[in-house]
Amino acid sequence: MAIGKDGRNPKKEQMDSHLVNNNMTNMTTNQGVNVHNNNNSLKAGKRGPTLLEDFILREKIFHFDHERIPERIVHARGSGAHGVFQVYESLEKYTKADFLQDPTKETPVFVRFSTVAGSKGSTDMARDARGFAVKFYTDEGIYDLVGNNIPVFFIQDAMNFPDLVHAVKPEADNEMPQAASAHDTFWDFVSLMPESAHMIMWAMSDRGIPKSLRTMEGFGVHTFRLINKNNESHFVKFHWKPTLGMQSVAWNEAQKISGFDSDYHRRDLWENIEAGNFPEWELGLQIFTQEQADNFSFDVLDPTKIIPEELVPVQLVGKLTLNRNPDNFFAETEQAAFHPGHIVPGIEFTSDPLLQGRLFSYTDTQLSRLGSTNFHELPINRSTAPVHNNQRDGHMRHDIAKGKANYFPNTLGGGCPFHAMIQGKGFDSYPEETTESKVRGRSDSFADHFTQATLFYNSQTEPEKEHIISAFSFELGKINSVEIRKRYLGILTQVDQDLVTKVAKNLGLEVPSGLAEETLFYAKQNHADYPITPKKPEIEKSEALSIEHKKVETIKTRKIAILVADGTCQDSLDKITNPLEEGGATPVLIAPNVGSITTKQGNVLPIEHSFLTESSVLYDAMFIPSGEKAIELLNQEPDTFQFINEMYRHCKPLAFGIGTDTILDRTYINKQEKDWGVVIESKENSLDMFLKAVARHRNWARETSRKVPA
Ligand code: HDD
Repeated sequence: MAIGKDGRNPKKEQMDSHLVNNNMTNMTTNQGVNVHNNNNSLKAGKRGPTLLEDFILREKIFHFDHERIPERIVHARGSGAHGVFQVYESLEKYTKADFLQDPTKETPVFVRFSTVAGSKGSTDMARDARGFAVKFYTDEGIYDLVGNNIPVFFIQDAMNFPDLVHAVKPEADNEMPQAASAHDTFWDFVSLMPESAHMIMWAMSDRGIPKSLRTMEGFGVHTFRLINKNNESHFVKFHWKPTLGMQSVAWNEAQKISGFDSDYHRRDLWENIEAGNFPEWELGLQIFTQEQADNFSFDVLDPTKIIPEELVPVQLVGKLTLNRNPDNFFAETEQAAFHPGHIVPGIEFTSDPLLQGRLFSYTDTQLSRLGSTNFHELPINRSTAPVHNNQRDGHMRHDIAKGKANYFPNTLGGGCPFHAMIQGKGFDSYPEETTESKVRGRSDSFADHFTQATLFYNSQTEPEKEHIISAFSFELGKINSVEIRKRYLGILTQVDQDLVTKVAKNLGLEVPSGLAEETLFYAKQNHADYPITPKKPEIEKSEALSIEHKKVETIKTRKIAILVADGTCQDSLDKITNPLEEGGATPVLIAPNVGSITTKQGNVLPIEHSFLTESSVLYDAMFIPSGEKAIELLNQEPDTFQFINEMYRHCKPLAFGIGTDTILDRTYINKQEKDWGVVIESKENSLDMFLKAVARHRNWARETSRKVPA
């Protein structure tokens, strides 16, 4: 059933059987009746009233009126793609999950990425966590790994989820702001919920503004269990590591991208898959025992905690490749229904109270979204493993169940469908012991809210720390209530002294002495002795938490703007664009207007992009080739300087061909300053320097050494 050696993909075949192709067909009604005039309604005379009997008009308008379904209550804005997953070596030592056994087997997958807070049409570039939901169509049924690009969560118990979401969504009275956490209700809530401090650090870091969906990590967040054939359990944390490494953008850039292309992430994913640059992630596992878990300074059931990679290394066990765009956004991406409760034998839950609450929420929400308990029959959600049971009927049932016996046990249906256990197969829950009394409360092992927030901050490079300080200053600066600002500074006093001092300064406030009374009041409702003395952490710093430390230097799939005009020198252009293309980057010509340019050598080059349609924020680097006339023309364009200065401000690589000094001298760039990201063509090795700079990408030092307006 998984993708065979013959290349057959059972999920694709299943979906293809639902494809509708209108090529060379007549138009019909939904009842299959041919329509000969789709422009005019049926009237009593050409200027007379429309007739109610016009079933063609009625059907068309009726269907249109109901085209929309409710958007997801969270993660409404999303983009999806099909692909495959393949394990490197059998994981039978840890799990009996069939799709993790055979390295020659490819399992079809569908992945949906999302922002959390914004509506369906909101910008991709909001500061937010990103959803990373993977549906594996395994031979043993559907397995969904419904994670985020941040390995921890805001809250510890599902009981708080509706409150968290109400607080972060646009405010209740005026429905503002859209897709943004920088408003009073969000910071009011998190300032009273110190357990959110760790996740807030991640969200305020560069992880909250990924460059693309292809360059972010993914995490299953909770601790899960792997169960092997002997019914032995190991704990596991799931990771997705992008093979291109992590990349993010600058906040000023993110805000501008939202204006220039609010579909920035969606477009990037789509275009790269169309171009054959298939996004890839390696599946990483942190596998550990009960004994290890018992000895950590934190509780592995607490979803606000990571397990530092220094304590349990991440083993890379397989690869996910996205290689096909959906045929239809609504049918596939919008109707995809994920659920952390969709598991297969060999993978199980733990008692993480956030996970336990999720197990109810996801099937339930599909009812209001997709309208029927039969959502599993939609092509994108259908299992490729056969489905047989006595669940019947309901809205929009597609399957036609044969026979009389729709109950179990039965003899009239020959006892079918059988219990899979009789055949030694089937899902059997791991017999975890539960002996404690019922209690509506929280374990004190969940009460250390700040040690890992501090660990995260300590693990960042200096520029990354500066970005966090700016993000807090922006978000808290946008809210109206000074009380809430002060209360949040109280939380930051527990994370890092330098951080709180700098944020307080930016807000024009004093650093408070500690947590605010209101914060303590609510925290004490969960932990009477709050704040507790935390256990000594195992480590003070973890390089894996910093994007800069873990970045992969590559020019693959980078987009380079080449500023050209009539008279651009073809040789100078080719000298840069050819090696860029050979390295897997995409050079894009941008001129004062679209149409074409004629190079110095007389070649006519088509131009699809102009300063009017493009912006520097949509590119990773830029180059201006030589050519006297072109330089003169570009010098007359104010947008040339906006483009260069903005590129420079966002710390990206810039290269200048011979003779471009008249342009360079009018920018904020100082030619005398040492900057590996500014390459002026003069030396033999200029090309190599530029390629290297594109691979290294951001020279964040500019943010402190040479601040420029743009
Ligand atoms: Fe959730 C959607 C990830 C906590 C309730 N969640 C949703 C999606 C992702 C996550 C990626 C989008 C799936 C898609 O693309 O369709 N959610 C998480 C993670 C969490 C988390 C990583 C914490 C570790 N979620 C969480 C809690 C609850 C929910 C605690 C409720 C108790 N989540 C939902 C939901 C959604 C959802 C309301 C909205 C749409 C959907 O389920 O299908 O049920």
